[in-house]
Amino acid sequence: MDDKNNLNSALSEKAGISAPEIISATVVQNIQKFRKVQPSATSLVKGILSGNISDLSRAITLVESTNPEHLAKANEVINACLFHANKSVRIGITGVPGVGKSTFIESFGSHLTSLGKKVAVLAVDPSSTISHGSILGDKTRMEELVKDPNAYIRPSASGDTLGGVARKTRETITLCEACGFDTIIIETVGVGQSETAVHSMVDFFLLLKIAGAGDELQGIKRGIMEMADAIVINKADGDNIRKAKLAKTEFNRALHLFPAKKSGWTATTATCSSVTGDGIPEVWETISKFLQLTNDNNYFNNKRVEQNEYWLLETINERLKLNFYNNIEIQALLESTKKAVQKDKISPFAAAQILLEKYFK
Ligand SMILES: Nc1nc2c(ncn2[C@@H]2O[C@H](COP(=O)(O)OP(=O)(O)OP(=O)(O)O)[C@@H](O)[C@H]2O)c(=O)[nH]1
Ligand SMILES: [Mg+2]
Repeated sequence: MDDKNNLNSALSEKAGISAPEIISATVVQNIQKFRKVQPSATSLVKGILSGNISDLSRAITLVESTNPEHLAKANEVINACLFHANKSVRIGITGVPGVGKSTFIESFGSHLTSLGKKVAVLAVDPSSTISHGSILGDKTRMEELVKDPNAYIRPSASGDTLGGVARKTRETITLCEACGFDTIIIETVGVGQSETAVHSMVDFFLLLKIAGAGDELQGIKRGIMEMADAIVINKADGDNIRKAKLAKTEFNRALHLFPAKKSGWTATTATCSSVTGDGIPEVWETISKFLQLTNDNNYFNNKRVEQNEYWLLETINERLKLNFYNNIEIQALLESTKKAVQKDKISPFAAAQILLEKYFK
């Protein structure tokens, strides 16, 4: 049709601009095709087992997805990787915000890669789901490690619940191990329940502390100290060295009050500086001694078996809970039931019973 005749029609279109000839149509098509192709589970497994980091990252993204199709594929990949995992040491690191966990991991991780180890750094940080804050911070704190070809850093997965975040990290460990990483470091913030979750997925648990103003033992959750295989006082540099040594003595005294560990290992105390590197090699020496002892007395393997059982039950609990609260019928009933309980019209136990019966019907 002639453009001039058509000018007044509401349906008229202005002539578009055609793509410059320099852009080849085949290239465009190829790029579009490439974007759409998702690697199969088999090709991901093959890539991971041959140490391909892009495939590792892709598989972790599947683990972190909420899409049921992705999860099914993730499970397939994890199952295939499982047999190749387990030949590693998993180290948990906790401590209050600002104690220097990320800086410590940068220094400690670099020491490990200098010993020829392949290090994966993961995080369990439920708060990052909201703030996404620590991700950027960590990448800048771990400047050296980020560039190190023998290190892989993956920020905390996001999720609605700690259980969900922890499960994803736990599965990520398997993938990293299958990809050839022999030392897995898991950082977590020393607040809330995340330490317990991390403790149940690692072999060695390290509590990072800093020297305070003489009140070292205040404000420390007893449970966390009891879980620790080592307490390391960080920032032992400059004027702080003397205070750090004093804190070490105090923690040592406090640790003696705890009952003996099932592992046969006595928790140790040490000082280090993540900035100068003083005391960092010694932390690895301590962990090596722990590994020697727990391999000899078989605690290492027994604990991993126990942890597998724990994660089986934990995952079932998590899924059941999610399923229950996502159930539309339950959601509709829950609000009115809450009100009834608030007004003492029904006891919480009887109300729970009714909801559960409804759900399981
Ligand atoms: N002097 C000194 N400063 C340190 C040392 N380790 C860490 N810092 C400093 O302490 C601050 C906090 O360090 P981070 O490594 O971010 O601490 P973090 O525990 O990872 O903190 P969150 O991720 O917020 O929980 C930074 O300014 C570091 O430079 C150390 O050994 N000596
Ligand atoms: Mg940090």
